[in-house]
Amino acid sequence: MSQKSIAAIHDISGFGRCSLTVALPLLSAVGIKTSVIPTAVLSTHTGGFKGNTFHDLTKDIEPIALHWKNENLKFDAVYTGYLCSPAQVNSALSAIEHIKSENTLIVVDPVIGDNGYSYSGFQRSFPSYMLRLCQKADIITPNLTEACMLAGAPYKASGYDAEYIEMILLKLYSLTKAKIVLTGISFDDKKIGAAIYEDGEISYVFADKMPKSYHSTGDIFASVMIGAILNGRSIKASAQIATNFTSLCIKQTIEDKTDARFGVNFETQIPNLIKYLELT
Ligand code: PXL
Repeated sequence: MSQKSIAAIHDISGFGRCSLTVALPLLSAVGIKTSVIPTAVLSTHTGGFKGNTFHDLTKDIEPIALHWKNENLKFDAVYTGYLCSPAQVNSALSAIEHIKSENTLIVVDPVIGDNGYSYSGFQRSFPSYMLRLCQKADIITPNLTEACMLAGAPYKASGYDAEYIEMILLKLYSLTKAKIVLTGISFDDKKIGAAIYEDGEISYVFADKMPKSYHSTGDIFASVMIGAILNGRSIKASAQIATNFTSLCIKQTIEDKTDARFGVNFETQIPNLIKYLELT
């Protein structure tokens, strides 16, 4: 199997383990040649630190993609994550058009919010722009908050059942026609995982639920899931690996007792990821 390549379109948050500082090491660790289009440079992510710097690179997104197109560079997948404005979503849409070829897998992690709220800085209309990007995707990886915002469905923090999850999956599928990996789904206090909608079928994957939640676990989940897909696993098998790995990283972080804003300790768990993917 020839080495797979991916173009990752995300910001660089200098401190806080999210977006490119998570995607790059995880994808590299599982053997994927990873190229990046940085969308912005921030001192930290926007989840809990005060007064972060923000250098907007919106104007660079399309020219980078055009340069790659002119160089005839090819990618097996394009993976978009946090985009900070409608203009960035539009630039990401153009970039995808420039760099995709016939078999390029488009994966969109529609980063908008968590726990029922938007991340700071997003306007109310932002989900409608993100929906347009999801409509270009083969696979989308929203959490429940994002899925509800995209589908215009009521958000339930807990106490929901499979019928509620399936209603959201069907709504979102009817709007996007994408395969959906809906993250952070939990029907009890022991297990947490993802609901998958693929080819008209719904299935679930779960791992141990940890008593604390941390910033940016969605970036870890999506990066690992794509890494597994590009290593030849099915979407469901990849979602299972991503769920197990994310749970393991959270467990380690709880043991480490670090500040929740600092993200999770995924670095020391990379050997386990390599074992999950049988890459040793
Ligand atoms: O983890 C998603 C993410 C990525 N990048 C930035 C963020 C967030 C979530 O808050 O603020 C800058």
